[in-house]
Amino acid sequence: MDKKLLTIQDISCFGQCSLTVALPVISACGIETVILPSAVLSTHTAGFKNYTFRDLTGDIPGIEKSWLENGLKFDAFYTGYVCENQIQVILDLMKSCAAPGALRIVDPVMADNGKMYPGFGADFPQKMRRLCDGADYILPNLTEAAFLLGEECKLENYDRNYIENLVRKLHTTGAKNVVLTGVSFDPDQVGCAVSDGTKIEYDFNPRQRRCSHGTGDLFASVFAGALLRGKTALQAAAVAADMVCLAIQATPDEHWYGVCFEKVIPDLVNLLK
Ligand code: PXL
Repeated sequence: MDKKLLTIQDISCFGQCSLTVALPVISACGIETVILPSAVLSTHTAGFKNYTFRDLTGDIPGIEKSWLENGLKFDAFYTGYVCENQIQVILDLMKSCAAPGALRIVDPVMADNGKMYPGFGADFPQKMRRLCDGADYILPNLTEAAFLLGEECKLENYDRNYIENLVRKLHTTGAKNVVLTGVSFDPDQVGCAVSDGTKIEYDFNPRQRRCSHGTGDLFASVFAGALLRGKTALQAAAVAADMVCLAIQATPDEHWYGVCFEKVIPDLVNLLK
C-alpha cells in the first residue's frame, strides 16, 4: 500500500499558509495527504484585521474514534500550527492512529522574526516541547528554536558555533533530527542546518530580495513530501529551500500575504523526478 500522511494544522481560509499549502504541495509530491484541521480562521493572523478563529480541539477525539473504527492508520504525521490546549489530544491521536514505524515531523509553528504569533501565551513553547519529544524531525526557525530552549533570540551577528550549539540543544527536546531554518553566515546566503544528532550538514541558497509570509509552511510541506518520497533529510531540505526561492521569485511585490507557490508546483514535480 502507498504511504499515507496525516497533517494537522489550521485552515486559514484566505492567506496561502498551513493546510491550504500543505494539501496541494504534499499531494503534488505524489503522497496521499489526509488532513486534520486544528482550527478554522477567516485569514491567517499576520497582517489581516478582525480574523475569526474557531478552535477545533473538541472535534478531534470524535474524528480519532471514527478513524479507529474504520481501521485507518497513518505512516507519517506532520504537525504545524496547532492550538494552545491541543497538544495532548494530538499526542494521543498520533499514538492510536500510527501504522508501525510511523514518522513524526513537527514544525513548531509559533513565532518568527523574534516574536510569538498573536494569541499564543508565554508558556506555549513549553507545551510545544512536548510535541517535539520523540519527533523524528523538528523544523524550527531561529526564533522558534530560541523560544523552545527558553533563550534570548539571536537573529544576526551569530557564528557557526552559536548555530551548532543551538542545534545540539534542540536535540534535548527529544527530537531525533533537527532542521533549523533561516541560518545565515553570509549576507547573500540563507539556508538550513540539518542534524541527525551526530553530524550537522548545511544547505544554502542565494538570499531572496524579500521575506514572505507562508514560506515556513511551504518549506515544511515540501520537506515532508520529499522525505516520504524517499529523499534523505538533507536532500528533502534542499528541495524545500529551492521551492521557497522559486515561489518567492514567482510572487509579485504587491502580493504581501503569502507566496504564489501554485505557479511553481510543476517545478516541484520536476525536482522530485
Ligand atoms: O504560517 C504560519 C501560520 C499558520 N497559521 C496561522 C498563522 C500563521 C502565521 O502567522 O497566523 C493561522
